[in-house]
Amino acid sequence: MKITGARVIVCCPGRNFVTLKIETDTGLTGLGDASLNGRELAVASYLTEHVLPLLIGRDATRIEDMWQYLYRGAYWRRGPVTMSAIAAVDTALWDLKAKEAGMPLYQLLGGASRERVLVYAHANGRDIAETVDEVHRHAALGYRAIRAQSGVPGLDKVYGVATDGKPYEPATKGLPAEQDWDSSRYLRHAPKLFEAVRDAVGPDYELLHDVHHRLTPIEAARLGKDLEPYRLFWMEDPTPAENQEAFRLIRQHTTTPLAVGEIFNTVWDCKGLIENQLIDFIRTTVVHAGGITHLRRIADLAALYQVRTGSHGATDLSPVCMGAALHFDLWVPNFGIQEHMPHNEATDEVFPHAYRYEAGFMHPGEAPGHGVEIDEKLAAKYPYERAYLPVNRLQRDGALWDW
Ligand code: CS2
Ligand code: MG
Repeated sequence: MKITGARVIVCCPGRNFVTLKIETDTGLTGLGDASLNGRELAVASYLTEHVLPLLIGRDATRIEDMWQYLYRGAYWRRGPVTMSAIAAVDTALWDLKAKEAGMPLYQLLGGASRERVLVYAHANGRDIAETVDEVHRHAALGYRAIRAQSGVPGLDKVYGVATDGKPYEPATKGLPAEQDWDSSRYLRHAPKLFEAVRDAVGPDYELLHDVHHRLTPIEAARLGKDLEPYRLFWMEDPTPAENQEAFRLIRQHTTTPLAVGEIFNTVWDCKGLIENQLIDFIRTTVVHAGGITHLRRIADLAALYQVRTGSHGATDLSPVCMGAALHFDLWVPNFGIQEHMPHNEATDEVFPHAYRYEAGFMHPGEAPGHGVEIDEKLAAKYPYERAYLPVNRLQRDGALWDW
């Protein structure tokens, strides 16, 4: 199966997505997600200017050789832009290989290790009461695992909380929004949130929380201890993870399970965290960690240390990524949980897909490949609109902080 054509499709059905479409001499096409929130055109350009010319005429069935060629052949390794571009090619080639074999991608990976994929929903509110209502609403939708995020008294806008009644979408058009932050206010508030949520839903629901990189290690240790009575499924991104060793301090003080990795792009970002069992879940994704090929390597290393997968699945990862992720999740033996933020209607129309949600679980479907397509005519109706993720500044002195 020879690659005869490849093109990048950028569209914005409510938010920006970058999709790679690869055509072959068999008539089969494959899709890969290359969306990188706030830096979409960097990946589109990396693909269009530096990768696509290399693909034409190559054998689409040689997935591993292509991965090695794009990773080692670039000389400049790693990083979110490079690895999202490689991921898009890799995902499209896996899609093609499964379509050529006439089977759903999970079968090609080794078959199903489970009947369905446990997912978690996002419940957020401006205050504790609103957040508890949202938790109840998502429980009524059938979710068994729910992430809770709320506004913090004294802070204007906080990560994870939707504004003006729309579904939560962190990227905003125009220049980056500036949000304010105060860790002391947050550390006093978060345990109260989970006391109320756990009291409201009882012991049978898995509760999750995303700290979103904002605490120092000792502050994260404090929060982990304070949340222990509420038995969280995980506390995510407790502190910036460039220094993997920082997690040892958190680990020494708390049994609250730790999850990290949505912004990691290769196994090297998490090797120390996994080998030293400093985390419980690895959040790496198909789109940002080099595709199916590399994500399997990360999951296999994690399995040696009883670390489970918990792939990121926010709305800024396209349905192509969600489809591929669900095939991966159905196969991967050390599966933990999959994030599920439903896309808006326009996005679902641009990206018809076989995956489905039912009573707290998802399934990728039985369509050949990853089961996601793109309606290019409809995509063209939603041109790219530059948008940025917010930045954070400390409320007390205006210093730039982690968002
Ligand atoms: C968050 C994301 O879903 C999550 O766990 O960390 O909402 C994240 O803020 C966005 O994906 C960034 O683009
Ligand atoms: Mg997160």
